[in-house]
Amino acid sequence: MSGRGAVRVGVGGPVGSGKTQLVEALLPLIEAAGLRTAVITNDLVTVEDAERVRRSGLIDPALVVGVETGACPHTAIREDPSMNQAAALRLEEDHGPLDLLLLESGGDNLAATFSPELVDYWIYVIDTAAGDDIPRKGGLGVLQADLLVVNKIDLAPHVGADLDRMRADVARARPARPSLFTSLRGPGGADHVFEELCRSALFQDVPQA
Ligand SMILES: Nc1nc2c(ncn2[C@@H]2O[C@H](COP(=O)(O)OP(=O)(O)O)[C@@H](O)[C@H]2O)c(=O)[nH]1
Ligand SMILES: [Mg+2]
Repeated sequence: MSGRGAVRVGVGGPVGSGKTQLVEALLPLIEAAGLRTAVITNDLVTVEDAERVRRSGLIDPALVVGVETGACPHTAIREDPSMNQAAALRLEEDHGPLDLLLLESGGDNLAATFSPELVDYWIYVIDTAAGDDIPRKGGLGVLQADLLVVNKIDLAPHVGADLDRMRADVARARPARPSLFTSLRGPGGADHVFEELCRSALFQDVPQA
């Protein structure tokens, strides 16, 4: 997929797992690294996530686009990604050159995947509060994403999630693929995700701040 500009990174996962939080936590790291990025969000019938990111002050609001996907956000990122592709092209034409494009999927079930036509790399975000049996149950995101993020580890003790068991289940489900356990609301919560992104998707060393 080289030669078409920005590296496209998909961020998928169930509603509430921390996808927008991850995008917001990555933006300052991307900027500090001197990289230019834009954000596309996929909501059902609103552009709420896009508005949230625009208002965050973390990125030029013109570089954030919300795609209204109707009832099926996973269709828009998997079977018919044309709306997202058009949004990506428009962003690159109007604001390019960009190094990176972050595409957040809307509320998805555990089987949602990104089309390889749409993204170069995809991150799947789950969280401890949604149940510590999710990694064991598998699902395409858990099994196939380029990077699995298990978020909200700060909540694990409060919701009775067994992190050791989750780590063991993740290792079993993804023997050859990376995974990271995060607390994205805390300081530095996305540092390791950014490092992995640089290594795997951007093919460059992590710039030292
Ligand atoms: N305690 C805790 N809350 C988090 C964490 N990450 C996200 N949240 C909260 O979880 C909620 C859902 O996050 P959001 O990013 O909107 O989820 P999305 O639907 O996947 O985009 C928000 O209230 C976040 O502040 C975390 O690591 N720890
Ligand atoms: Mg969101």
